Amino acid sequence: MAFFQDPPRLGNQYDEDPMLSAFLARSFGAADLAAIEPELRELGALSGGPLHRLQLADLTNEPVLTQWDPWGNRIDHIELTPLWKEAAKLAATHGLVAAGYDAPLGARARVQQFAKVHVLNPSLDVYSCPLAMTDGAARTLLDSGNQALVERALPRLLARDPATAWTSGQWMTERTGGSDVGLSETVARKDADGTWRLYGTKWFTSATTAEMALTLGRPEGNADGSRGLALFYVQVRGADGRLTPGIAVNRLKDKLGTRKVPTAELTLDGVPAILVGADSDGVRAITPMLSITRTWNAVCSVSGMRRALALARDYAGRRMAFGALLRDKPLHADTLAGLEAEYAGAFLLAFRAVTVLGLVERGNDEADDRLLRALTPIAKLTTAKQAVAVASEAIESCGGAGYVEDTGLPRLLADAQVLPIWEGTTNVLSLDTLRALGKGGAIEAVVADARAHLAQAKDPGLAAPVAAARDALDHAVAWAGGAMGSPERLESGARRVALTLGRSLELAYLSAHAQWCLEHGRGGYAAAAARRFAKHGVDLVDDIDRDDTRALLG
Ligand code: MFK
Repeated sequence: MAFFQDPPRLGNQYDEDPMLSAFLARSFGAADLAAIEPELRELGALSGGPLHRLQLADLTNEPVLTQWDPWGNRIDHIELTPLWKEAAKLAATHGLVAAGYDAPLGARARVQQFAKVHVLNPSLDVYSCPLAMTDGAARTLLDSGNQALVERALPRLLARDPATAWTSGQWMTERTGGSDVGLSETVARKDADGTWRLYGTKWFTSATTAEMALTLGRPEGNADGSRGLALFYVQVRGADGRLTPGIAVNRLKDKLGTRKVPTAELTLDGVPAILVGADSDGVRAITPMLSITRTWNAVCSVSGMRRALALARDYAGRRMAFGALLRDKPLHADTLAGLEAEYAGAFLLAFRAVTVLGLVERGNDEADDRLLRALTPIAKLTTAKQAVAVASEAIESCGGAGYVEDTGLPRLLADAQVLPIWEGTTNVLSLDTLRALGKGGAIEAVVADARAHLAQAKDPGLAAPVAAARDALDHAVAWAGGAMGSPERLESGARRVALTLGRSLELAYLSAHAQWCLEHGRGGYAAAAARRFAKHGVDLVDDIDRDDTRALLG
């Protein structure tokens, strides 16, 4: 009988995750975990079952833009995929945004919210994109103090009823680029009646089906650069779902991945807009949005890694080669174990950022503020790079099947590749990390957090990872301090410093978590991950000869 390979399958994505339940038990305690666990288990079954099957069945379907109706009216209708329509309902009813703002769990509301996101996200075809921006818009409006806009939008952004829930866009990127936002060309003009109107082109507006958006425009007469921009609220759609006049969808982007996300180019031609706060300093005003979406990015990076590993591990238990299952082959097992260690470290960095976000939102501890300001870019940039590396190895571990589109496996890599790009590239975020560390007390807050975690890891089996994390952290801090007087040296080494901080923090959090797991009967997975992670290289800081850089670039 001819041979047919069994495809990889998924079980309950909550129960099968080797990190999540132990982390939640540590964060919440047994009683509170028991209260939130049934919903996570329900989401885990959905994520590994019907949603994943729908994802595979709907692999080639993509959003479609129809610009004109049969009678010549401009409609710019975007038809979403069936899974995206289902995702919108699930996101609202399970409060994937709203749960972060729930009062009863206090600062831990963010942990519960992102635990749900972590379990469900890999089966939502990147519906995390509009959710991240919706969460960011809610935070930005709350921080702005604009009560009228808070009352208008917050009940919708945090709605648990799909019939009333809104999502929000974040329109920052123009043809001038997505990094140096201060170059934006959109002009804001005020009518005689005081209504602001926006004129310009938005070059990369993800999830264009949102009901509202936060965007930047330059009030006429304002200075060039980011200080001259102002933050505006745009009502993108009316109650009938139609686009507000003054917005035209020029086309959808043809992207490497995130193909279900209807990312568009827009022309704004006099669309009405509401000033959120001051008529300048818009980049500063939108930074709460950046911080929240970067946190989502970190969590979605680790949830993507989990999905890639779940499929690769299952496949290794079904695929025979050279007389044995792949999982019983020493080299294959060694490769997958290395990926698990990277996942474990990344998970704890992302969820440390989530935990501190919750503390900062509910409390007023200045040390937490400073820690969060540095932790957010570090977590985003470090986990995004790991997500791409893990996705690449995971599809390679499935051999040729991993490269064939209709297995669904290549999508893991194509969708991961956006994570180091959007919401700030690795280099932009490395510079942001340096900026954050340059503010008084931030370096001390990061070092104190790492040391406090390392001090918990007392088991002799954790001595090597503890030493590796401590040495790498000390080296990064000393190098950055020594390079302060030389802007070119500091900037050229910024990525190595930021990634070293990210990897040191991952190992510090992993060592502390491993100790807790050993003491609470949670097995040796985390301790093994810490030991293995330490061997992958933590300290990337080095002085690269800048003459070599010039010679290499000609
Ligand atoms: C799964 C997740 C899915 C997420 C989906 C979202 C899809 C959306 C797609 C996109 O929109 S992608 C485009 C995203 N673009 C970016 O993320 C922007 C990347 N560029 C940067 O982050 C630059 O660093 C930045 C634009 C902020 C630099 O601009 P400037 O004009 O040089 O800003 P400057 O002067 O450094 O900072 C202005 C103010 O903001 C300063 O405050 P002060 O006025 O009080 O001094 C800064 O301290 C503050 N600031 C800047 N970055 C900050 C910040 N504050 C807090 N956090 C930050 N990260």
